[in-house]
Parts: sequence; structure tokens; C-alpha cells
Amino acid sequence: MPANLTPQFIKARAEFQKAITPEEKLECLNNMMALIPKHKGTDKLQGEIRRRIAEVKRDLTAPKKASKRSHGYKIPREGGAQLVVLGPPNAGKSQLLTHLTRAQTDVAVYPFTTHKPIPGMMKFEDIQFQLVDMPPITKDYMEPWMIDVVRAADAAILMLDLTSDDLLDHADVIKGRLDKVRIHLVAKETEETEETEEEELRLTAATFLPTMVLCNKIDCPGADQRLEIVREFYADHKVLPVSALHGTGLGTFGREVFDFVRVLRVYTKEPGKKADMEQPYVLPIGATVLDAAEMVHQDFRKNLKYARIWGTGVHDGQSVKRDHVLHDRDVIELHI
Ligand SMILES: Nc1nc2c(ncn2[C@@H]2O[C@H](COP(=O)(O)OP(=O)(O)OP(=O)(O)O)[C@@H](O)[C@H]2O)c(=O)[nH]1
Ligand SMILES: [Mg+2]
Repeated sequence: MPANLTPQFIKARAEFQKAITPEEKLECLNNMMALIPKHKGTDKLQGEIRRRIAEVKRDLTAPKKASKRSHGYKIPREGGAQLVVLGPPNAGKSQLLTHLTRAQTDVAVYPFTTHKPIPGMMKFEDIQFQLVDMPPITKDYMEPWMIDVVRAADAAILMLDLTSDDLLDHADVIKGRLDKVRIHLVAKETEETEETEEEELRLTAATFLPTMVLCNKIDCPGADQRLEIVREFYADHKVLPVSALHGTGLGTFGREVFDFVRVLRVYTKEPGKKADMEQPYVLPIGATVLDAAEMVHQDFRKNLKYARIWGTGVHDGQSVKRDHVLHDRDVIELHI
């Protein structure tokens, strides 16, 4: 049966997936409950939301155990998207951040060097993306706080070590450990289509994190052959060979990330003035004039009448409605 969910509900669900603290989660879940259309086609989904509300409330009232959650990390999202760097020990995750960002993160020949999440900003043209260096994940080791940090990210970079014959096993272990906590590393973003309740239930119950596979140490002997094997097994993923040490393959990495996370840039101008080309707004592909306007100021939700636009598929200065779909590098002038 079709669930007939509104865009508002889908947005609320997306916010829930990014929520970290139990308080935030509860607020988002209550929001989803308020927005879900109440009919037979959403019975199971309503049940799942109620179940999650009860779960979070239990979390909130349970006596705090110092043990597990003593290191809750929340990495405030900055820039166009937040990507967590996951991988086995010594894959070169910290080396990647050292090469691409100014983050101070330790690189060392021995494994288990990184113990906490370390964010760094990577520049791409006039915007930045946030990479988060993480401790390694192995069969026997995964810091419990990593789960929340991974779940809150927009995408993941799964870094594999081309000097290791076990690199596919490493990938399986990492994916398996995350599957268990209902975080699924997937090739690309799930298409938001007209959904059945089952599909929506799946999306609400779990996090699907678009993941690119970065094969590091391409400079080392035997790397090419192992790369071919990874390409075969991860044919549906974006697979990039790089050397984080020498920078090989990283010259175009910003562009790769930009395309992968599916965002666009919009510039604003005021009537009679030049556009502000310094500070683009970054929005997901498919975003409308209204979505951009709301980033400028939330009052536009009520007040926006139309926009004039310069960019793709329009005449310069053409008037468009609130629901006009934007393209990368469009310039808009908002009118109330
Ligand atoms: N040859 C070569 N060595 C690399 C490359 N990238 C990283 N290394 C080396 O691999 C070792 C581990 O690098 P790190 O960046 O510390 O690895 P990590 O994945 O952060 O390791 P953990 O923090 O323990 O999980 C260091 O000695 C790096 O210099 C590369 O592209 N080529
Ligand atoms: Mg490290």
C-alpha cells in the first residue's frame, strides 16, 4: 500500500538520521509522528516510530552508565558535506587528512594510532568539505562512540590498504560491524521515490550511508593487482586508487567528492547589486529556489513571492517560482 508521505515527513526522517543526542532524537521522532499521514498504509511505520520513541525515552531515564558512553563525540558539521574516513589500522586514513586538510592528526608506522575523531576541512574550488579521521575498525575493535559519529555523517570513505592481501576481508569486517548497528555502507544514495510502507520502514529503521572506496598506497608493489580485485568486488561503488603519501590521484579528489555527495552551489544577489560570489550556499541536488531562500532567512518560507535567476536553463534575470529547481552555480535574487 502506498504510504503517501509528504516531503515534510521525509525531511523530518532525514533530520532524525542525523540526530545524535537522545534529546535530539526524541524531538525528531515526535516531529515524524506529528507529520506522518495517519491511515492504514502507515500503520507499521507509526508502530516503528512509537517503538523508537519508547526506546529513546528509556535511554533518557535509564541511570547513566559511565562505561560505554563516557566519550560521546559530536562533530559539528561544517562545509558542504561531512564524510567519515573508515578503514582498517594503518590504511592511511590520517595520512589522507594530513595531505588534504590542515588537521593535526598523527600518522605512524604502527597500527591503532588514531583514538578520537579528528575533523579537517578540504577545499574544493569555492567550498569546503569536512573529512573526519577515525580510529580503525577491526574484528575485535571498534570504539562504541564511532557508531553515532558515522550515523550522523553524510557519506563515508572506506579506505583500503593496497599493500594487504586481506583488504577485502577488512572491508567485510567493517561493513559487517556497521550492519549490526543498522548502518549500511552502500554504493550511492537511495533514490527518494514514491515509497511503499515497507520501503519507508526500511529507511526509518536503518541508515544507508553512501560510501566511496578509496584504495590507498597505489605506489606500493602489488597494488595494481589488488586494485583490480577490489574493482571487481565493488563494481557498483566509486573506487578510487590513490597514494595519500605522495598525493597520487588526489588532485581531482575534491571534484570526486563534490559529484559523489550530490550537492550544488547557489549564489545570492540583492536587487541592483552584484552577486555575492564569495559565499555560496550548498544544497542537495534537486533543491528549489525556496530551499535556498530558507537558508538565507527562514522568513522567506512565508514571504518569498518569486526569484530572478541567472544560470542554467534560464534567460538571464528570468523570473521563476519558488519551486524552480536549481542548478550548480545559479545566482538568485529573492523577492518578497
Ligand atoms: N607507501 C605509502 N605509505 C603510506 C601511504 N599512506 C599512508 N602510508 C603510511 O602508512 C602508515 C600508516 O598511516 P596512517 O595514516 O597513520 O594510517 P591510519 O589508517 O590513520 O592508521 P590508524 O590510525 O592506526 O588506524 C604510515 O607509516 C604512513 O606513512 C601511501 O599512500 N603510500
Ligand atoms: Mg590514524
